[in-house]
Amino acid sequence: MGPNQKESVGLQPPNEWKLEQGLDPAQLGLRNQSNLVIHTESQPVTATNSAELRPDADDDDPAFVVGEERKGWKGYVEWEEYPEKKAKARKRFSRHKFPPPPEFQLGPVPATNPVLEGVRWKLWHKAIGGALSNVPEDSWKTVLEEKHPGMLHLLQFPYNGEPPKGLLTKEAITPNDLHFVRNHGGIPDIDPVEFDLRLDGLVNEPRVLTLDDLKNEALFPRTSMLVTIQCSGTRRVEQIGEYAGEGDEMINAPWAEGAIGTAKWTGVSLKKIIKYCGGLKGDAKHLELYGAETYFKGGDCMNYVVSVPWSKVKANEVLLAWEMNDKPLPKIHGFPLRAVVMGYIGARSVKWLYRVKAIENPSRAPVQSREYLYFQQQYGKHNQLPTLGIQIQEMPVSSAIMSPWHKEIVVHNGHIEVTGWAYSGGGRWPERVEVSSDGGWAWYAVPIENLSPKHKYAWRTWSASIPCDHEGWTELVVRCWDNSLNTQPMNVRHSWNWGLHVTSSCHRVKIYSVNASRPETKKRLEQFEQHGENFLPITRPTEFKYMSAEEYEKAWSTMEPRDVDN
Ligand SMILES: Nc1nc2c(c(=O)[nH]1)N[C@H]1C(S)=C(S)[C@@H](COP(=O)(O)O)O[C@H]1N2
Ligand SMILES: [Mo]
Repeated sequence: MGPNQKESVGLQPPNEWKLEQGLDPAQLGLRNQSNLVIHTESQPVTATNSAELRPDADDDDPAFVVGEERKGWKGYVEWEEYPEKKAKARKRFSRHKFPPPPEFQLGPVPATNPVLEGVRWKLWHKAIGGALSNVPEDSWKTVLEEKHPGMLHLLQFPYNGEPPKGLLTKEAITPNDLHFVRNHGGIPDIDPVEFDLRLDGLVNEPRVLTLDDLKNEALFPRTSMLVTIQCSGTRRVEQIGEYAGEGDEMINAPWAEGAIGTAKWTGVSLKKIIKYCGGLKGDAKHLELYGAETYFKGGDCMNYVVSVPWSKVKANEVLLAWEMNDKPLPKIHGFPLRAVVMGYIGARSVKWLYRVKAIENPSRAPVQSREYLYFQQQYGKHNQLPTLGIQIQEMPVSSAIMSPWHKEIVVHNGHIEVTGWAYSGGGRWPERVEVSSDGGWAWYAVPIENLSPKHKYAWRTWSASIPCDHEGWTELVVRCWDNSLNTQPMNVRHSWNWGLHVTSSCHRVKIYSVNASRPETKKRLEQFEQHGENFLPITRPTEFKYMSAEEYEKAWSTMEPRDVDN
């Protein structure tokens, strides 16, 4: 027995059996079998919506006011150019004590919309103040203006939202107001006339280009491309359900299958712009992309910065876009200019892009170097070093079922109508989609004519009618084969990883099948109607008897007897 383990004796407290059985998801006991002292008494947590000033806080510089960097660039504060400003902001931040993050991985996910509010993120903005004070409110206004009223708001601020299942794959090209949104901070509001893009670092001729320059077809050929953007958090909720995760980074949103969307993006290939800058200098191999909003990590303020390799840019797979589905980019999707990095994790498709810097190595900025990492399981939550994770870039092949829904009771005529999406990253595309109605033993191909058209960088939506001769619980499973014949791991555990990224396993939807093409089942369903009884819940016995005593006797009179004499 470890030093601080108590043996429980005597009467059981009323709810202890739930802990014994592991049925209380939000409470976990600790059994310490090491020789180390491990404290488990949680800090008294007052659920507050405000930040307190630390009693021992250092004096702040009251003259330090965070202003906007440029006229017409509302919500843009430059951090990367000013280390002293970062240091001052860090000090101001450290004066406050913020409430703890909400627990939604072990505890129930709130049945509200917005699901999570983002109290801490709001308070962080308020604590720094100045130009950041109203960013949470302004951003939410933009959400309400630009997004579909049916959106599931997983996190109010920074805004993270996905469309409902019924609308996600209704069209193969996602309408702008239904395209998922993943933000790390507020939504800048940039006047396109005041906007410019700076190109510097290891380019031969650093330049500043206005939107008019970028749109000038005499300088740059214009390109349109159908591209799917997928967040590596897509379907994370399945990994949470299996085993809660996380490491260095608190996960922001319990994404379902909707953190993916497809649009026709119009702009110019970044390769052409780099050429216009006289190409790269000798050692440059990566391009750092800067987004204008403020991002907080570990008490520091920064801009959203990631990088893409030059090889990717050289292949014309990085577009700088100002149009989404033939309309100006919505503010929430990066107006006036964003990167669209084809076949990569969504995190590289930087919105509110204002600077491209050529550098030698992948960016050291935290979003590139410390987040979106794929850890091996032996590195636990408490020893994950950022250098031990694989930086996620190309997305693997994946797919999802949009209907039926998990745990639905499906009454059908021997075939179940199933819809969904399939996608593969890295310039690969879905060649075949297969659905199983028996947990993954027999697979039925989705007829090719039921898949949306093939594109190199886009998903395919699909629908199929899948045979199912089964009564009761079964699992619908989907898998995709891409053009390289890659396919998906069978179970979510096989793709489980600490950061809960890239849930690429076969999507499994547990359903209760009621096969009305079977005469007995059909008769029973009709009896529910005749007796005016509800079919649900299925766990309840019916009020009516399936068989009377007379019917029972009559049946036996014609049946083989149960036993034999010799
Ligand atoms: N500037 C900036 N760009 C960003 C992000 C961000 O928070 N800030 N989020 C990234 C992530 S993680 C994803 S998945 C995509 C989502 O793009 P969307 O919101 O247009 O769907 O944007 C990427 N670009
Ligand atoms: Mo993402």
